[in-house]
Amino acid sequence: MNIRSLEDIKAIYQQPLFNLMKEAREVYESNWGEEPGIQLCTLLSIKTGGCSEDCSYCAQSSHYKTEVESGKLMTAEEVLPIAQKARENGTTRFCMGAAWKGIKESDSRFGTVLETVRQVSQLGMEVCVTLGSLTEGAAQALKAAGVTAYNHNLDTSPEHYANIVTTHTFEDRVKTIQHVQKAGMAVCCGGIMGMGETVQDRIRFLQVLTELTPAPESIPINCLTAIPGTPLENLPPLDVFELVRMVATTRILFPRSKVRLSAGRTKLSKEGQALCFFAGANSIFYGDKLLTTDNPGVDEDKELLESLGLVSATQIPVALEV
Ligand code: SAM
Ligand code: DTB
Ligand code: SF4
Repeated sequence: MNIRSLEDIKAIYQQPLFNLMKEAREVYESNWGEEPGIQLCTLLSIKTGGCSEDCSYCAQSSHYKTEVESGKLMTAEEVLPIAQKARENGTTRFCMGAAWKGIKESDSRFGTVLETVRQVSQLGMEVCVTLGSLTEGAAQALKAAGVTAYNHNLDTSPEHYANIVTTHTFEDRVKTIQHVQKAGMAVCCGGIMGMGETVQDRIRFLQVLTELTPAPESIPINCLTAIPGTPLENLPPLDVFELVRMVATTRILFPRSKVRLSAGRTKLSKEGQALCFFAGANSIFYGDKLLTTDNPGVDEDKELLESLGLVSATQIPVALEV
C-alpha cells in the first residue's frame, strides 16, 4: 500500500518548483534508469458522441450542443487497418475509447468490441480500452479477449466530482476500477487539471490514487481542453508550472507508473513539454487526434522527441528492480 497523508502530498506539491522537479527527476532516474524512453500511445474513438452522461468537460455528452456528431460503433474490420498504421508509426499501445456511460455483457455491441480487441491484440501492441463502467463479468471478458489495460479516470477529487458530473458518482468510478483490478487488467487512471479545482482538490485526487492497490500502471494527466458548448467552455488554460507540479508530484508518489502527458499538448510549448518530461512524464498520446480534439502531429512529436534526445520507446520500458 502506498497511501499517503494529505500533509505529505501537500509538502511535496508545494515545495519550490526546482526542488520538486529535482526530486521527481531523481525518482524517475532511479526507477527507470537514465535511458530515456517515451511510450507512444495512439487513441481511436470507436464510438463517438451521443453519450448519456453530463461530464461538463466533454465534447461527447448529449447534454451539450458541441460540434461533435454521434456515430455508430466501429467494427473490427474498420479498426484493424488504423491500428496497423499506428503500429507502423511506432505506437506501442493502442487505446480505443467509446462514449458510453458503461457497457454490459448482454449488449450486442459488447460482442463487437470483444472481436475488435481479439484482432487488434494480434498486432503485438498493448491494448487499452475505455468504455465507461464495467461489471465484473464484462471486465473478465475483456481481459480474456486480450485487453492489457483499462482506462477509467477519476478525473478530480471526490469533493469536486459532483460539480463536474451529476449522472454518475465518484464511487461508481472506483467500483469499476475494482472490477478491472479483480479481472487482472492493468489500471490506467488519471485526471483532468484546470476544471476549476483547488490545489487541495488536486492533492485529494492524488491521495485517492495512492489508495488504489495495486497502484495504477499508468496515470494520464490531462489539461482541460475547453470545448465550446460545454459548461467549462470559458475556463482559462492551466498554468504550465501547475501542470509541471502535478506531473512531478505524480512521479514522486508513483515511481513505477507510466505518467502520461495527455490532453492539452497542442496548447503547450515545446519548452513546457520538455519540463514535464524532465519531471518524469514518460508517455504521450501520439497521432493527430485524441478522441474528438486535435493532438500534435506525428512529425512534430518525432521532431520534439528527437531534439530532446528522448528516443521513443520501441518497447515498453521495463521498470528497473530497486
Ligand atoms: N466514456 C468513457 C469514460 O468516461 O470513461 C471513456 C471516454 S472519456 C472521453 C475518457 C477521458 O477523457 C475522461 O475521463 C477525461 O479524463 C478525458 N477527457 C474527455 N474530455 C476531455 C477534455 N475536454 N479535456 C481533457 N480531458 C478530457
Ligand atoms: C485520457 O486520460 N485521455 C484520453 C484517454 N484517456 C481516453 C482522452 C482525451 C480526450 C480529450 C478530449 C477529446 O479528444 O474529446
Ligand atoms: Fe460520456 Fe465519458 Fe464523455 Fe462522460 S467523459 S460524457 S462518460 S464519453
